[in-house]
Amino acid sequence: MTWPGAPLYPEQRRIHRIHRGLLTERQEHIFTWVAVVVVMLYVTAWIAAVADIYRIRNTPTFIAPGEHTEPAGPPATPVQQVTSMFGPMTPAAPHLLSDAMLSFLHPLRGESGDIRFVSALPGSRFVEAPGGANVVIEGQDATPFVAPRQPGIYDFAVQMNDAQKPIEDFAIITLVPRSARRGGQIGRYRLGFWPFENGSMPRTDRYAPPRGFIQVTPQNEDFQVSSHFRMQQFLTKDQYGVWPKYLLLDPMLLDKLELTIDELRREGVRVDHVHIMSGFRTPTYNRGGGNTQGRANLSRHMYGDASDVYVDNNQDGYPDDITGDGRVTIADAEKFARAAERVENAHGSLVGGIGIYPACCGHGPFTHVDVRGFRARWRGTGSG
Ligand SMILES: [Ca+2]
Ligand SMILES: [Ca+2]
Repeated sequence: MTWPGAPLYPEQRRIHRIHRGLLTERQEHIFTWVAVVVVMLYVTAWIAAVADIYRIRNTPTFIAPGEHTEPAGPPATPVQQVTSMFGPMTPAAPHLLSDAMLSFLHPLRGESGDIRFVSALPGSRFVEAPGGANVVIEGQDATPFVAPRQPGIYDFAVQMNDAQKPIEDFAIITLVPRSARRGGQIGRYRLGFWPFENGSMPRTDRYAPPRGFIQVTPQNEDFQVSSHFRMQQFLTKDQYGVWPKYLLLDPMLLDKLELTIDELRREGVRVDHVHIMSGFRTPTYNRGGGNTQGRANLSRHMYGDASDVYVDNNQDGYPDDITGDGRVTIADAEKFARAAERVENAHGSLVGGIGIYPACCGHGPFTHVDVRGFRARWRGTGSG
């Protein structure tokens, strides 16, 4: 807006009026009213902008993949143990962190949105966070997203400026470094040795020896690692009386399994529970006696990114009929494999192995699923 002959700012105008006499009284009145109107318009626009910001902040603008239509998973049981809990007694933060401000955490929940942990070595960073953001674990100093020193499973809150928000259904797991292993064991738990530990080069870094392990105790073994799976399901099936146990579990495997469950449900298959016949296998177990069919020297089971699975809603330890023909046959394993295939087609980062196994040797038909980083398909005959 221009005002011929009249400077824009009242301070300058007064000087002009008094000392130079450029304005008549009438011009001054008009100028004053115009100034009042301009100021009122400015204030109104400013209030509207502030209201807009609050409205946007209170609108959930980010919906993690899979969170919108997915039926809720089984409720967490009271036995789920984590080191610290932010309960309803946590004092209200002076300001709220919006979902959008916490979006840097969303990739950690995977393509499915169902992953509930991230793991890291003690004192190492587990996510790239915006500047000024810190992680707060009860009883510890705030850190720039660094895993606590002691191995364990930790609930946490995110702190930004003077605002703080507890993160629900998601934990940091501090690993036990591989260097804690002595003679192939940590404590009394036997692990053995991984291929390429002698320094030779693996074909891809997914075959590099593990950097650390999740420590599993009777208190934390039921920790919900994703919407449909608990930590203990993936343990090597040996050394039942030895605690703590040690585990490798790749969140990408969980992501692929959760998305496969979504696929089956989309087809109308009821999936309440998926049985993990075999998840992580220590090198010692993988090499071990008995039936070693399918236990390749470079089995992905040793890396915590492979699983032999079937739908087992009635949890009787035997596969359910998911094809609806009233029988449990290899067709049920094939149906699971086709769902996993569609997941790979839609999510290239989760590419890996899909194997189909018939009933044999005291077990029912099952499907092997892994995320080895390249495509592999096979039909097995043995124990996977
Ligand atoms: Ca069953
Ligand atoms: Ca069937």
